[in-house]
Parts: sequence; C-alpha cells; structure tokens
Amino acid sequence: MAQLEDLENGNYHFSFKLAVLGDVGVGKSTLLTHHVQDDEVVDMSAEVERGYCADFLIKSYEKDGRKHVVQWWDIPGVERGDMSMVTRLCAGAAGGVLVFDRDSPSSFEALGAWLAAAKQGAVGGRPPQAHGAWALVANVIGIEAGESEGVSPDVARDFARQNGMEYFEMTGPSMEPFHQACFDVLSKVVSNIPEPPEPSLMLRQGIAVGGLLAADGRVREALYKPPPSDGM
Ligand SMILES: Nc1nc2c(ncn2[C@@H]2O[C@H](COP(=O)(O)OP(=O)(O)OP(=O)(O)O)[C@@H](O)[C@H]2O)c(=O)[nH]1
Ligand SMILES: [Mg+2]
Repeated sequence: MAQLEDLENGNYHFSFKLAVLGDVGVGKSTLLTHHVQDDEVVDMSAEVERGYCADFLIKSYEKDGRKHVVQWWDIPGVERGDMSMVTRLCAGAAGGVLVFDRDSPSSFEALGAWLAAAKQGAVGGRPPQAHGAWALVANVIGIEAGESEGVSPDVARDFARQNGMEYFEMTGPSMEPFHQACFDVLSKVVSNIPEPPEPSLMLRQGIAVGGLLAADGRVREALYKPPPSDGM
C-alpha cells in the first residue's frame, strides 16, 4: 500500500491524474495493471455519480530527482454510450493513453470520439498540450479477428500524428511499448511544470504539490509570491 500512503501523506513532489481510454475489451485494464504492477498495485474503486464506476491505480515515478505520484483512471469501455460521462470521468486529468485493438477497425474509428470527450474534461499546460498530453497504443487482442484485415499501422500512425500523439504498437508479450506510452505522457506533463512551480499555474494544469516539494526553499519562495497578472 506504499503508493497509496505516499499519495495520502503527500510524500511526493507532484501528483496528477491520467486516464486510459478505448473501446470495451481492447485490453486497457490488463495493460494498466501490468504497468502499475511493476512495483506495487493499489486497486481501488471510485464511486462516481449515478452508479458509474471507474477503477484507479496509483503508481510512483522518479524523474530528474523528483517523485511523481500518478492516479491512473481506468475508464470502462461501456462509457462510450455516454460521452458526457467520459468527460466527467476525465475531469482534471493531465492527459492519458488511448488504446485500440488492431484487429478491430471499429475500436480505431471510435478513437476520435474518445479523445474529444477526454480532452473536454482534461486540463493542460502549454500548447500543444493545452488539453492534456496523450499517447496512442495499438494492442492486438483479435476482437474482430478474421472479419477484416485490421487497422493498418500507417493509418494509425497518421491519426496519432494529426492529434499530436506518439504512436506505440504492442507486438508480442513485451509490455515495453505500453510502458513507453505511459512514460511519454508523463514526461510531457512534467515538462510543462513551471520552474519554479507557481501554485496558480500548477492548479490550472491539474498538478498537486506534495510535501517533498514544499520542503524546497526556492519552491517555498514561489508559493508565497503573488500570482502573475494575466493582463486583466
Ligand atoms: N489475446 C489477448 N487477449 C488479451 C490481451 N490483453 C487482454 N486480453 C483479454 O482481453 C479481454 C479484455 O481485456 P481487458 O483488459 O479487460 O479490456 P478493457 O479494455 O479493460 O475492457 P473494458 O474494461 O470492458 O472496457 C480479457 O479477457 C483479457 O484477458 C492480449 O494482449 N492478448
Ligand atoms: Mg477494463
């Protein structure tokens, strides 16, 4: 439970929410669980209004001497029936990972709707991450295997490029492409953190400041500075 305790006790520099989205059965929960399980899994259910439910898992990352605690929200594919709920489930997220099944063209065609709904709820940093930092993962599950030729990697890569995302392909049992997608999103979010971290900007980016950061003298100074004027 160390990861959850870290979150509860503010034992981090920064903490933020990321989402994993995509159609039913494309492997989101499986991939996310493996990603988080690398050290320790904390699987919890967050009850959301009207009985909807999304699991979230917590994972800590070290980057450039700072500790980031991420709440990964595992958005159920059935929520595609109510995209306004997807927007609400993604509220305050700093970005996330979209997943589709290469053997299921319909799971690829749905990505635009998933991304639009997620971006509406997400918060962000500087453009092009103004609506969060996102990455695309092609999984191979075989939901519709045999019914079509599947989704061409070139078409998927084009979609990713048009939407400012990196593209990652699961090719075998290795989890590496999914890890890379998560790290890509994480490093984009982290690269948007202002230096020194100015509280009102951080709030707008959905990033919470933890106790480890507050112990930093330069940061304490920034915390007590008045927020920058936005010209109004
Ligand atoms: N063949 C194959 N099956 C997989 C793989 N990953 C997951 N599965 C299976 O595919 C099914 C769906 O996986 P989940 O991870 O539950 O899919 P999901 O995207 O979380 O689905 P929802 O939560 O319903 O939206 C499960 O039965 C998994 O065991 C994979 O890499 N290859
Ligand atoms: Mg799932």
